[in-house]
Amino acid sequence: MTVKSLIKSLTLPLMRDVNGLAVREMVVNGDMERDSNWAAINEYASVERSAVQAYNGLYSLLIVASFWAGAWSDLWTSVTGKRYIVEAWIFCTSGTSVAVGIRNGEDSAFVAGTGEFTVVQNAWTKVGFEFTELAGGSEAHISFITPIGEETTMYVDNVSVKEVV
Ligand SMILES: [Ca+2]
Repeated sequence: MTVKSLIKSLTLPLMRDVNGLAVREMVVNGDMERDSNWAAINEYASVERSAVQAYNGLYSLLIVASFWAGAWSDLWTSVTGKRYIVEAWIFCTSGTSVAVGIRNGEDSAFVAGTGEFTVVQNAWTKVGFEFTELAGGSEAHISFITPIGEETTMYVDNVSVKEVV
């Protein structure tokens, strides 16, 4: 575990979700209101904070990608055996499908539930799934990727991965 990820995991606030579960948010700047914490996966994607669309607040993350590319979050530290609840909102102006992927903490595999989600064009679509971490570690992250062969322009907002504590 790096010092940065250790500090981050110690300072993430505890909260209660709508069902009264005690949870800890793992994604930093998931509401995209700050111009930080998200990066392009490779040269086939451009990623920037945008005020053109916002599910909440003033900004979302604009991802333009053409070949199995997209954006990924900062890393967080996951714990083997813990349950995680994933939610995000996506607004596609081109493309109709987005792969939402979470790498396990060892960065050795995608977690169960990772996959392609069909989205409605020009409207906010909620995507989400839950998983149990099988290989905890400090390399966990979420990514939003365009499927191979489809050029996609998407806005992403309110990205959340809650650890049930
Ligand atoms: Ca926002």
